[in-house]
Amino acid sequence: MMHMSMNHGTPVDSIVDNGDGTYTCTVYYAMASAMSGMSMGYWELKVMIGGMMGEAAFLYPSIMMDMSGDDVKAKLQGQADKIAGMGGMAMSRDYYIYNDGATQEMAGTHKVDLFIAAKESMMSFPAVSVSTILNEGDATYELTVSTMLVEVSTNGTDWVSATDAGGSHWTATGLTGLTTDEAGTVYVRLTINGEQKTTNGSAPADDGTTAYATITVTPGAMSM
Ligand SMILES: [Cu+2]
Repeated sequence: MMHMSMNHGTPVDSIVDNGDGTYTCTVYYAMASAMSGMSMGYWELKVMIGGMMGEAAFLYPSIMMDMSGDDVKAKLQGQADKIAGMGGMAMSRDYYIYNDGATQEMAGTHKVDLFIAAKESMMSFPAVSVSTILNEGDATYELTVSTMLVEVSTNGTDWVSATDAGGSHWTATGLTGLTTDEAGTVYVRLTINGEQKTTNGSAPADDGTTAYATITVTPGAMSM
């Protein structure tokens, strides 16, 4: 949870029990602790053992802004797909598409890795994949994800369907148009249950420009 003017949570990857008393979990931060030297608030990571009546440890990591020039994430919004907003008004559901890195492939093409989470409320941003139930039990806003299509492009015209790599991780392979060690633009479209998510929560614009998120990535060299 981030403590700030309005407290909020953030997406997390699935937690892996390493079997030796340690656990591994990636936190996909919604924001940095400080921006341009000004404190935005502070992050609290709570580790619990033995349930609610057990013990808890609190960590307060200071999260730096990403200075690489690449985008950490991009956002798309649902159209009819909504959640409860302020004062009970319906608002578009946000989907966060995190940049998990781009890498050169054997053939000289590139692959892009993404992690995708959805907003249920200010405190809940679960990872999303097929069979995820969002806002479970909420009579108005429950959404079962029965189909999910993630498409990636480097020119906004030619699209590659990303592969579900499990746990809300998606990989688009064979991308042309990116250069290793140079910043490039990747476009991402997201369609859930047949509804395309857009930059403004309205129906996609005729020219298609509101139908994709834009992420700046700098591909790394092929890993050996
Ligand atoms: Cu915050």
